[in-house]
Amino acid sequence: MTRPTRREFLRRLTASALAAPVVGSLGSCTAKAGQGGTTDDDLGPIEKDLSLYLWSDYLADTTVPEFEREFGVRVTVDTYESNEEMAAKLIAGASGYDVVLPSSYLFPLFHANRLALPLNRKYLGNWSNVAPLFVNPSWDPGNRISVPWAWGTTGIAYRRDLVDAPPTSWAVFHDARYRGKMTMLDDYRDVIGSFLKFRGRSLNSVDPSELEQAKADALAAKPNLKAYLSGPVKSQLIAGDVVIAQLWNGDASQAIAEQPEIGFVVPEEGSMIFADALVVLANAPHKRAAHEFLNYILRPEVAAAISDKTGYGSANQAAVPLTRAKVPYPTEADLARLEYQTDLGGGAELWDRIWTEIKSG
Ligand code: SPD
Repeated sequence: MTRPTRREFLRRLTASALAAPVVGSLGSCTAKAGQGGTTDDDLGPIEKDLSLYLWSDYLADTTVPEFEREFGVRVTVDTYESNEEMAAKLIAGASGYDVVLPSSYLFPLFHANRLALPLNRKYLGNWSNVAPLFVNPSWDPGNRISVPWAWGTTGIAYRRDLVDAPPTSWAVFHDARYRGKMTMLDDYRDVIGSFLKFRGRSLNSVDPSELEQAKADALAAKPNLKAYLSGPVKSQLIAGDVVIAQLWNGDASQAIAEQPEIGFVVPEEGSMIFADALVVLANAPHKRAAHEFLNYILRPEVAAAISDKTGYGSANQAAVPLTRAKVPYPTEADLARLEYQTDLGGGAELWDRIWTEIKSG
């Protein structure tokens, strides 16, 4: 299978998003989606295998082994470092995966490309544990195709013992004092989005002049960066080879668990909040096992173990009292400083061009 280039992927994405209608009405139990069946199909006996394709570092050590033992299912886990990496693989025709974990802004793409199977609630008896904040969200009205997993923010992780003062602004990436010891995420939504925020803009802007400014800010930061690096930056922060890193809060917490001198801050200009949710693919070979896995994740003790290990806020309300960290749900004041990433629509090509120019500049 030939993988499309990123540009080709985005071109196809835009074209298909324009051509394909969004998957049917939300209350319906019988709407067809892609190659999937109906939401009230009997899924038959549980299969012997399950294939998960998830963000890296997003599971507790016990999550998969205990599911395998209890349900007699062999689970394989493949991981990705960005939404775009996962989506490109699916759109290029990857088959064999049952469950993926996109962020909310990817849902229009999932709808337009009919990638998701409408969920059969008959198999999701633990559904009532979901926190109200994640019931009927705008990205998946009626929670028709997804089970919310976790939420988090993008901010700045730093080594308290190796910087002069805690960073407070995205401007820190322009500070030449830390040249060669800083990283930003290898994620175009987070990098360009943070420089839009730096200038007081929406992190979903598709305004060409605002994006030109964000590009200029990103290019000004680039000589100071060691790399664009996502989850794998944790080991470099722990070792002290990187002292300032744009990072997601949960991954920062994982690093803090190993190196208490690491701090994490959400910059004063504001930042992104994200929600990631489990989706069963329309062409999943193991639909019943996939539903059983989603229902297992909805158990409070399973969700609590994931939140404790990964440092992300759980979307499972019943899990929160069981967690050690008790990551509180965002308040109104928090939300005023945070913004959800949303689908860029026709602006995706411009963002992609700018990201290519930043990376090659
Ligand atoms: N290690 C898990 C990271 C999860 C990040 N998800 C969302 C990123 C949105 N930009």
